[in-house]
Order: sequence, then structure tokens, then C-alpha cells
Amino acid sequence: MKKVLLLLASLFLVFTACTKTDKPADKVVEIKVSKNGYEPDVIHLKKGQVVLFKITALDEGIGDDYTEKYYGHCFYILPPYDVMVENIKKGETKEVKVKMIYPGKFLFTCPYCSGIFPTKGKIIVQ
Ligand SMILES: [Cu+2]
Repeated sequence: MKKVLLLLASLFLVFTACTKTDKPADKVVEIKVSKNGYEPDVIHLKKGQVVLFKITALDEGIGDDYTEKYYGHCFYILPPYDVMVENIKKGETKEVKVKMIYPGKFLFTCPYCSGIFPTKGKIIVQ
């Protein structure tokens, strides 16, 4: 029983460990996304840094029908970060602040269009 509780407690911590933060940023990273991919597509960061990502879409991505649920581009850092910024319209800049608590290599992508366009990149946290 105790083991089960410990397991549940650790799972809870894993799933609620939040990488989004309201703390002041140590670094600003500006990223452009288009059908040609992300620029830059390799980003080096330091563990523990609070990073403000500013993502600007240069084109309409999968489409500019704003009555649809999905339009524009995204910036999604895969788990364990699991940070999603979606529906970035052409010409629009969206921001997200992330504390880089996990060291390693992490992919980011646009789930909307990465099957069609080379919208993939990687973040290296050391
Ligand atoms: Cu996209």
C-alpha cells in the first residue's frame, strides 16, 4: 500500500511539475516560423534559465481561416517540457516563458504542419 502511494505521489509530481513560469526572464529567444521551418532551429540554453520565447509566424502555415479550430503555426516543445503555443497567425508574435529545468536535447515542432513542412527544431539544455 505504501509503495502504491509513493508511486502515485511521484506520478503526480511528474505530471504537475510545471515548466511554464512567471519569473523574470534570464534570456529572450526570438524564433521565426514559416513553411521553410524554424529560424533558428537549434537553440542552446543553460539548465535553470528562465527563457522567454517569442515566436513569430512569417506565413499562414496550414491556413488563415480563423473560424477553424486550427490555423497558423505552433511552437510545441515535446515532453517533458510539453509547452504548446498554438494558432500563431501570419505576422503575429506569441510569447511563452519556460524554466529550463530538464537538461538534454528536446525537439520542438509545429504539430499542424510538420508532416508537410520542415517545421522541426531542437533545444539543447546544458
Ligand atoms: Cu506550422
